[in-house]
Amino acid sequence: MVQKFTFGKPFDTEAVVQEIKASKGSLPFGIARKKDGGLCWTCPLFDGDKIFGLGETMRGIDKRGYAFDSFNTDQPNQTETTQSLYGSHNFIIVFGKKTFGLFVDYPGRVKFDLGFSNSSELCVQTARADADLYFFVPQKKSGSLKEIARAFRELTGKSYVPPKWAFGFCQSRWGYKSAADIEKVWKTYRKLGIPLDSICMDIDYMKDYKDFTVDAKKFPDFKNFSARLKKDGVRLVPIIDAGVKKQKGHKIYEEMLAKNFDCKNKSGTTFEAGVWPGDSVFADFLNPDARAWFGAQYKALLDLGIEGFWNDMNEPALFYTKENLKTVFARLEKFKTRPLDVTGLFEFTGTANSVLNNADDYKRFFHKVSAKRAGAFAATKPDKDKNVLVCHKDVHNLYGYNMTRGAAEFFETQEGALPLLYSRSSYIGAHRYGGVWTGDNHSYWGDILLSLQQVVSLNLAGFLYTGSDIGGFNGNTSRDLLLRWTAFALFTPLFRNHSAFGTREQEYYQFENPDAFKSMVELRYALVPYLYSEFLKAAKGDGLFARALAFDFEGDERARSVHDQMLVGNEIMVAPVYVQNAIGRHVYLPEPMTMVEWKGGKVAAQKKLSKGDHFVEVPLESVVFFVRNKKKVPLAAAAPCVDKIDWTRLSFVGDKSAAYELVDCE
Ligand code: MIG
Repeated sequence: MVQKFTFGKPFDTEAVVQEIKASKGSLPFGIARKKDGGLCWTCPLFDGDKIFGLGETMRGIDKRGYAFDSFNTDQPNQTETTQSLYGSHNFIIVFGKKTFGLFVDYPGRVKFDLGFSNSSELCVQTARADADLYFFVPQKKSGSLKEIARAFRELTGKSYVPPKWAFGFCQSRWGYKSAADIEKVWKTYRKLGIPLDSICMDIDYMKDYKDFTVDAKKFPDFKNFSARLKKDGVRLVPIIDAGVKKQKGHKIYEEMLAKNFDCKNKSGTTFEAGVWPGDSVFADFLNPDARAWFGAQYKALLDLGIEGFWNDMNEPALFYTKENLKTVFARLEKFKTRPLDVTGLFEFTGTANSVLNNADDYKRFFHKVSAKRAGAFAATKPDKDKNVLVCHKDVHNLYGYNMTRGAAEFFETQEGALPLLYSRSSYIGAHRYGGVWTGDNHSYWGDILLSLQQVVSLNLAGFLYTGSDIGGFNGNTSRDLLLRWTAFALFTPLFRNHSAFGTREQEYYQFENPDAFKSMVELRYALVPYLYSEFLKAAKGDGLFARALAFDFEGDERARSVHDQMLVGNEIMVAPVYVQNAIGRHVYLPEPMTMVEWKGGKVAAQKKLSKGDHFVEVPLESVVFFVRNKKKVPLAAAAPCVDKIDWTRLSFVGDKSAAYELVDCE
């Protein structure tokens, strides 16, 4: 099924867990040659071919026709033409005349031209000519999509499983500044009876944005505070940023430098860049000792009762480097004497903007790895311990992955349940250590659809624990948008309402008739046994929790091209409304299904619908979902938090005569 081909001397990304001997001879699909200093693999595309995959990228479920650039990027403007986001997941499935999967295991920039330059050609280009290509050749005539997806996971390892409470609702916002702010969120949710399991703490909880610190002025007696919340079933989930503040006396800053665990400039001095804490330094997560050391720092927060974390800014985002600032200031200087005509004006603003997340800054720093691992990427001769430096730019996409891995590997050494962990940046392999959220989206109607498309593509890349910022991160949300978004997101494992500093407050209680939101969150809690059970089945069996209809209805031409519906576990299909003021939507049913309407906190209607096309009305305060043919879905009674859900008293929707296998961890 899997064939590996090695070109040059690749860097060992540690994405793969299965030892496979490299094949010699010709590739099963397409041809590879050297081009522009890198490897260029091309293959013909035929009419009707589809391309699934690429994990966290923009655009549809079928990605054919556009071009993407795998290069992890802090991207606050996600638009349809955006080619790079926070993660790089270089796995695609070409489905059609010839069906196969391809994983391009390469740690730096990879360009995917999926019929963009030439509609009948697929082209993948790596920055350097050292890469491993894995081809997945299905053995069966039907079910090839699922077969390839499973083989990919067998190659890259089991998906992360979060604690059960992480299937509850999380309220978040960049802007909660103190214990009082958080207490208000907690108390208001409880007062209104809207279920809640966690509250995220964004960067403001830290003392001067210093990782693993809690500002004692804003959070006096934090340990007691977190214990009080937990007693009521609410966990606090702090953010951890990649950049560590440069400050004398800041323990982890000093320790990092003393142990030589910092990323270095070529000359061997410490690499510095500006992020939230101001001048900052960056741990060399590619060095296993540095990674383990950083992971061990999470203990400071575990000791305060924390059981969940989100890793941010780990592409890594760099707001500025002093070196680049110098260049930019010098360039700006000449504008002082130059008339700012239209061209000049835009050059001027463009130059100023090039301070932020400038990709050239990634050329400035280095990681220390074993010469063996580095392959052709070594930028120096081996030292006495057989280590070499590699330039960050060449291995850029592995940084966030290894930050998260460091934490996860540390958690495994600790007693008790594994904490919740998800990350903004990732690469294939990171799915073994944590989940991901899809970053800084907008309060756009189209971002509900984007979220669905990202979730199914991320599942294919192994990331089962995913979700988007409900209501939208950037921009001001509206009540109707938030309702529609929630009605979809309650089916995604990570169920979190999050928004940016300065935007309209979007906790559910900020809007008229919070009961409408309450009803939806209650449905989520009713579904937790089902969602968790289906999640476990997918994680343990290397399957897909959320997926496009094509994966279960490969032979159905209509189903194959549905881009705005998804299957959730083995029993449910969802079809969200993502258009403003729509009274419902067209839904394609690839088989007869039971339509379930949830309203006012209970099942309001169930109706059998035939296979085919339907216009389904979906009132704004209702959730409509579909139970598949000859299947049923368990619903629990509403509970304020996941720990209080009674898994033994379940009712069912769908075909009551069907069987349902409920799976629980241990
Ligand atoms: O530069 O911590 O994606 O969720 O609220 C912005 C502040 C940094 C980006 C994250 C977002 C978070 C925000 N962070």
